[in-house]
Amino acid sequence: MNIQETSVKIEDMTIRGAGRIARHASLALKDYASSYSGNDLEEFLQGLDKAAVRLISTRPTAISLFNGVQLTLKGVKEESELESARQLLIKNSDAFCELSNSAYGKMASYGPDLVPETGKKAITICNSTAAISVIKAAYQAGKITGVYACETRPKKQGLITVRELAEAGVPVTLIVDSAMRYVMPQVSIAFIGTDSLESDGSVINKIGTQILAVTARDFNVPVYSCTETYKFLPPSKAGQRVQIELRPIDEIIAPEELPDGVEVYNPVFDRVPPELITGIITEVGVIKPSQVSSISERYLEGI
Ligand code: RUB
Repeated sequence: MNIQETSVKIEDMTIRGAGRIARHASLALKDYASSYSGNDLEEFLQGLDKAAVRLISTRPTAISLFNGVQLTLKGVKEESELESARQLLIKNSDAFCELSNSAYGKMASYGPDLVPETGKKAITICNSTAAISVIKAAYQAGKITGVYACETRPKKQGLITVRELAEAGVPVTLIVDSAMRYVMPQVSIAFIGTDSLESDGSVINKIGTQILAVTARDFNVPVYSCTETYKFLPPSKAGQRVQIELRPIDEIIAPEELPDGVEVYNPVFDRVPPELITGIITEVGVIKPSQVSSISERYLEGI
C-alpha cells in the first residue's frame, strides 16, 4: 500500500492500534523506496521526508508511529548512492516489522508469573494486540479464569477484543466501561495496552485507562502496561508530553441528534501517571516506570 492509501486508512482507523499503525507506516515507506522509479538521490530523499511527515501526522498520540518511521529512515539520509539508500530503508523496514511482530511472544512469556493469585479474572480496555498476547499466555498457564473486557466508548474497540479472545478460547465477558468498579473484586490483574510511554513512566492509552488504573489501585489489583520498546518516548523527546488526540464528535453522537447549545468533547486517550502502574511488560523484560528513561536511551538511541 502506498503512502497516501496507508495514511488515509490510519486516519479513518481502518488500520488502528499502536503497533499495527507503526508497522503499516514502515511498510508504506518500504513501498515508496521499492517503487521509486527515478534516479535522483535528492529527489528520493525529499519524497521520503514528505512521506514521513504525512504518515506521522495521521495519529498524533501514538509515538510508535514516529519511532517506527524514524527507525525505518535511520541512516538513509547519510547514504551517498540512491541504490544503497533504497536498500538500507528496505532492510530497516524488515527489521522493524520483525522486531514489532516478535515482541508479542516475548511479552507474553512474562505474563503468567505476574498474576498474584489464581482463580480470578484479568481486566483490559480497548483492543491491544500486546495485552491480548499476554492475557492469552496467562490463561493458558492457568493463572486467570477469564477476562473482563471493557466496551471502550466511543468506538467500542472492546468488541474486537472479545472476538479475538473468544476465538482464542479464552473465556471473556464484555462489560460497559462504567461497570469496571463493580467487577473489580473478581479481578486479580489488569493488563493494558500502550500508545506511548512518556519518559517519567506515564502510560498513554485509550480514554478510560486512567479510571481503570485508579479503580484497580483501590482494590489492590496490579496494573501492567504491555509496551514494546518502540512505544517509549525517544531520548530526543525526553520530558515532553504526548499530544492527546481529539476526534470528531460524531463518534459520540450524530450531529442531528445533538440538542442546540450543547458542545461535545471527544479526547480519545488518557494519561496514567507512573504511580498507578505496577510494571511495564516489554519484549526485553518487565521494568518499573522509573526505568523507562534508561531503557529508552538503550533501545532508541539516535532517533
Ligand atoms: C488503541 C489503543 C491500544 C494501543 C495498543 O487505540 O489504545 O490499547 O494502541 O495497541 P485506537 P497494540 O483504537 O484509537 O488506535 O498493543 O495493538 O499496539
